[in-house]
Amino acid sequence: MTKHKAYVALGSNLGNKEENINKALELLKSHGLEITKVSTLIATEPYGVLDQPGFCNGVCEVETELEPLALLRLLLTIEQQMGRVRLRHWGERNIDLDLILYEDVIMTSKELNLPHPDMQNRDFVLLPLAEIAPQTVHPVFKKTIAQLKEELLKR
Ligand code: PH2
Ligand code: MG
Ligand code: MG
Repeated sequence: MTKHKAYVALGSNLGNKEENINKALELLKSHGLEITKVSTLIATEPYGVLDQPGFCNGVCEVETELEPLALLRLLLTIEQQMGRVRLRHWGERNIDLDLILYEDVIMTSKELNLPHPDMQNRDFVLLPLAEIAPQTVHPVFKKTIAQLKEELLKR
């Protein structure tokens, strides 16, 4: 079976944020995902819903035989395994695992949109992603992650 490369955004803003992200990485490995790169974990200001604690964010690269929906479901399983608490939409949570890129796949469905439809507007995704995958090309915008990051920082 061929392995596919994908990128997962990691976020937490409740409890011990870094520990939560590291725990999620361990659980991903224990479910058989190969984690090939992990960015620096950074402290970020809340985006979208502003009246909530700051986040710890990062991005990891994974290699897997799982197809996109199966990978998404594994991410949700791990969120549940960690007793994910989510108080409101875009609000505080102990762990958030978002599938942001999967090879060059472009898909729109109720369950999963690829690439993540808001990634180009999120510094907490583009900064860590540019660290581990600067030359990866966004399949819709046909621009590298490094370019998208520069454009966002100039806005
Ligand atoms: N996630 C959100 C909403 N806002 N802000 C930051 N800084 N980091 C996040 O991961 C984040 C957010 C919804 O998932
Ligand atoms: Mg999210
Ligand atoms: Mg999410």
